[in-house]
Amino acid sequence: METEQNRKSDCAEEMPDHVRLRETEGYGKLMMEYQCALDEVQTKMEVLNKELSMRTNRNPFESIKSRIKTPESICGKMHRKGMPCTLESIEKSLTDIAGIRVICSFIDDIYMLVECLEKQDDLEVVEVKDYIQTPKPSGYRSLHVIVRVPIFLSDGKHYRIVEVQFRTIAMDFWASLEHKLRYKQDIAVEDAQTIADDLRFNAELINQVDRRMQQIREHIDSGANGPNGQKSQAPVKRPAAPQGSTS
Ligand code: 0O2
Repeated sequence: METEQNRKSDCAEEMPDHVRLRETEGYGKLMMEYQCALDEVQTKMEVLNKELSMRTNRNPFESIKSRIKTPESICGKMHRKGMPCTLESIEKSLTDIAGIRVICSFIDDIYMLVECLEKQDDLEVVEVKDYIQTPKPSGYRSLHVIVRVPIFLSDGKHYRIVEVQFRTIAMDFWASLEHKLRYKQDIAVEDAQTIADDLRFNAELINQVDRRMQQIREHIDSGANGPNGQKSQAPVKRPAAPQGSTS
């Protein structure tokens, strides 16, 4: 005879992982702690933006977005890694449950901001993944900084990990479109390689545009800051166009 106990355990087995995770005791508190850590880092970035924009007369970043990863996305990633979707396991193996995306105009602003973040003694930079110097095979470029942040709760100090992704507007444009295209289900296998090659090619084009925009800005800055205010006559160096592009 079916007992209440059996019915409950059958239901738990049928429950998708992300629903089970959301209902796990302690999940809400853990996410609240990640949210607090996220708020701490976002405030730090906004303070830096205010101060540096006064000093340099331009905003080091254009926009900032933050999010807590959804249970669906957490479990999807855990499955891809071949790990169980439990509270202990996600806490140990995911560094991007709390994520911030900082969109800058220029590549050198990214490195300047990371340097400022590294100097802050109330957080610890655990890892820097520089996918600008070494792009992913897909062509993806960004700089990821994993930080460990203290948060002060009624029961004491806790530490949580936050991932800060820094990209230029151009890198963000590429990553957003590539992300959308990657999740299209109906791409024929024979087209997949051509599409991947095309995306990588366009990532390189975008990188050249980023570097060129930076040179133009440096040219303008050197003119504005030249001795007695006179404009520099140095020409902007044109980078070589990637193979297959028209110049
Ligand atoms: P979502 O939906 O954006 O959150 P690893 O060190 O490999 O174990 P992880 O977390 O995979 O750990 O590290 P990685 O590669 O430094 O960062 C992964 C995140 O970077 C992704 O998160 C994406 O946000 C972004 N990313 C990485 N590669 C690509 C890419 O080729 N294209 C795009 N568009 N984004 C990329 P999620 O959780 O995979 O996805």
